[in-house]
Amino acid sequence: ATSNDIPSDSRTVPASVDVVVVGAGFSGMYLLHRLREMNLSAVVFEAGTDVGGTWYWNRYPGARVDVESLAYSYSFSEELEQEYEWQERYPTQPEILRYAQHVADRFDLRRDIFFRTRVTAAAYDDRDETWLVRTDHGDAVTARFLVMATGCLSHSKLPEIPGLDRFTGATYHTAHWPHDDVDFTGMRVGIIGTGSSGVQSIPVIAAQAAGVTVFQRTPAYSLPARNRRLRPDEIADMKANYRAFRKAQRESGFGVPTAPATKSALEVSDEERDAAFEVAWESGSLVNLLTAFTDLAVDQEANDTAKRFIHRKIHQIVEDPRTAADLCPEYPVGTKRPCLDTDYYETYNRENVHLVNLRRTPLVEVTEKGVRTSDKEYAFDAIVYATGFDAMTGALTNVDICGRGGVSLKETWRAGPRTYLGISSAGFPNMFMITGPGSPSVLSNMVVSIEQHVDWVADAIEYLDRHGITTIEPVQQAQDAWVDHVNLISGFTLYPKANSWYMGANVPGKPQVFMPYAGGVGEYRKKCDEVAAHGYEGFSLS
Ligand code: N01
Repeated sequence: ATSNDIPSDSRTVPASVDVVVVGAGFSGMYLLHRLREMNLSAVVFEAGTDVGGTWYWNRYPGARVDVESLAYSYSFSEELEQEYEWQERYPTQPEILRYAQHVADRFDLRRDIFFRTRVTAAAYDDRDETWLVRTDHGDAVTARFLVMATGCLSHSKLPEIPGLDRFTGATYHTAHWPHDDVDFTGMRVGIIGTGSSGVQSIPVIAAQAAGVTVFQRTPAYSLPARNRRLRPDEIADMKANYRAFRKAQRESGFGVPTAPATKSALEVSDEERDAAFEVAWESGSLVNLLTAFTDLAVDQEANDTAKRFIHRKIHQIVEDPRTAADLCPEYPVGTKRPCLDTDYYETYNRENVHLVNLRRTPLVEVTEKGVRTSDKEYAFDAIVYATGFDAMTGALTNVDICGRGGVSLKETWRAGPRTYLGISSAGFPNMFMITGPGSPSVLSNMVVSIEQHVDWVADAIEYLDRHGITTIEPVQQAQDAWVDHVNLISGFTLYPKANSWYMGANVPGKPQVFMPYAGGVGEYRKKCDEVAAHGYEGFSLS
């Protein structure tokens, strides 16, 4: 039985625990497992009806991961690694959700997870040195530690235009897709947004619907995923070599082992450069493209060579030259999250698919019938919003979190998030974030970064308990220095040149700062380990 079967009024939430964990995605699940191993009491609150986080919510057609399954999986249990059978190179959302459910069953996680429960507020009591956590069920739990395992891409956003509730047809957001299959057969569908969710869902919806109109504000760079079923021999190889592979993942830049580039894109001939990009394009791996040369992330001229290569590919695939031109992005490759697709550009050759370039004719409003741009009204039976998230901070600042002296996290971060190591924030003692802003998080294979943070946080709690220490909180100067360091590193890159969700630029009014740490997961892990080895340097312990 899962907790879903238990009526919500019969549940017994403990009044007090060692740790409250918010979210039962990959982070919250593994953290609960670690805390239990340490004999600590913990509860997890989860808004969904089951585990899985991102893979629970994002059920849109075509949803897949863009990191290979054998790498996008937990490493904490060798038995789990050996027994689990992945089917595809880039598994579908249902396959990844099944994996999360398998982990929940195997480690008996559900008995400490309260589903259908959203944490609304958390307040730190200076005197008792505890957090009081409140939920939308009226629960009030005190805890020594609060861990926000709320995910980087979990607070979704809609387009900021009037009339959203006026439309009389069906509406969907990719991040809140219904649990039952949606059948678009015979329908005219409008899809707003061309990030990873749009790029993955557009070809699948277009194959079913009578007509699809795609509303694009910014085009995406997308590579063909070259997805396929995994071969038994490659699975066996990985299982035989998992320990070495996991070590290489942890020491890598993106949480995915790659041979480091040795040459600048500008020092080779056009033929050699194109051949290298072609290998990356054929490989179906984003990391292979981004690491094909040493300077793609830092040098505009070098990056332009990758841009021209992808533009050429788009023009080769898409038959209508004007549509092809509209699909070509201008910002540097990699500075917004690139996509992995199956037949994305090819889909624009279908007769039932039409691209609207919102740069020419911006969205004005949603009407009863459909969508109006500055140019005309489009009538639809269904609208799909693939409009993304208030990324990295949205899930944190939308909980009413008050730290020392009743100071609110939202207020404290008004000019942008400030953290020490992306793990905790000054003024919020005994509160940790898993893959928070200021850590590599979204620039990496999330599972690698999640495990690293969960282990670091669990080890920190163990250290405090062993030494009779009751509070841990970043020292202001250490946090300021870390924020400066994160900014310094992103300043060396081209990242700040794009209006991306990494920068907060997709949410009107959100302060624009590059939020993740761009120095790579290997370097970052070393820094975190050093901090711990030096008695949690930069934290005040009391
Ligand atoms: O969201 P997005 P997503 N009017 O923000 C447009 C991960 N992910 O859900 O770019 C008109 O990328 C917006 O336009 P613009 C991955 O990290 C991974 O697609 O802001 N348009 C953009 O085109 C990814 O990056 C996988 O100008 C508006 C789109 O909507 C992240 O999640 C799959 C608008 C939103 O794109 C988010 O992806 C899915 C407006 N008012 C997601 N507001 C894989 O693993 C927004 N848009 C493969």
